[in-house]
Amino acid sequence: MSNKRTKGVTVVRPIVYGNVATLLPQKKIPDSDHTHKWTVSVRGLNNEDISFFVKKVTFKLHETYANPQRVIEHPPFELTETGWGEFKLTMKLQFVPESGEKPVTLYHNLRLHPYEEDGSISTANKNKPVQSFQYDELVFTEPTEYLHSLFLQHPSAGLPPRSTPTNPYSVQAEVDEIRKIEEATKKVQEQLTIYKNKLEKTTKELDDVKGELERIKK
Ligand code: SLL
Repeated sequence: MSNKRTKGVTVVRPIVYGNVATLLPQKKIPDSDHTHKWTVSVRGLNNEDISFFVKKVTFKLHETYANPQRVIEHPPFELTETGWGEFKLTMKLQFVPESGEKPVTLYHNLRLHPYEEDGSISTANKNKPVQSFQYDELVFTEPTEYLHSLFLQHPSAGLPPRSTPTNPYSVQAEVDEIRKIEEATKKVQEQLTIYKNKLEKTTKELDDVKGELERIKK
């Protein structure tokens, strides 16, 4: 199998990444200010295997952690820790060396607290596990023949038509999301038109007053 690129071929692989977090029972860790236990992970959609093309994942934690670079070389590509605060972490995906692909870095805001819609921390739900996950797609443009044949040997089911309780990501969810964005864009456009008209009217009024003032001065 060669390192030649497959002209005109694009392979898309769905992934899901993010974290779960639970509140630690108080005094669980003596002499520690840690309040939460969390697990951050990168997986295939519906737990499809990604280890045939992902060689390792490096999670880079906040510098308050000892050895903040954590390398996970086997699936599941996940890391469990305890801590007291939220921070932005990076996950560097390195692909099997024969693939000739450069690493890909993903960003995730580690979430420990349940938030209300207005951004305040919800006290009512504070004992419930918190989840914060994101769907994304890795796109391989003109992969090597080697990588292409790996993908052919491990087909992905792709996005299912509809969401289920265990998998919120689907073609339907994508369509709904696009519609929401379109509706929001339309609303913003409408507001913009209203404000533009108001501005025009006020500018005209201002000009009238200025004209009046000039007349009185003369
Ligand atoms: C904050 N900007 O101030 C954030 C930083 C860092 C969280 C949060 C360390 C645990 C340990 C830990 O939880 N760091 O020391 O082992 O909220």
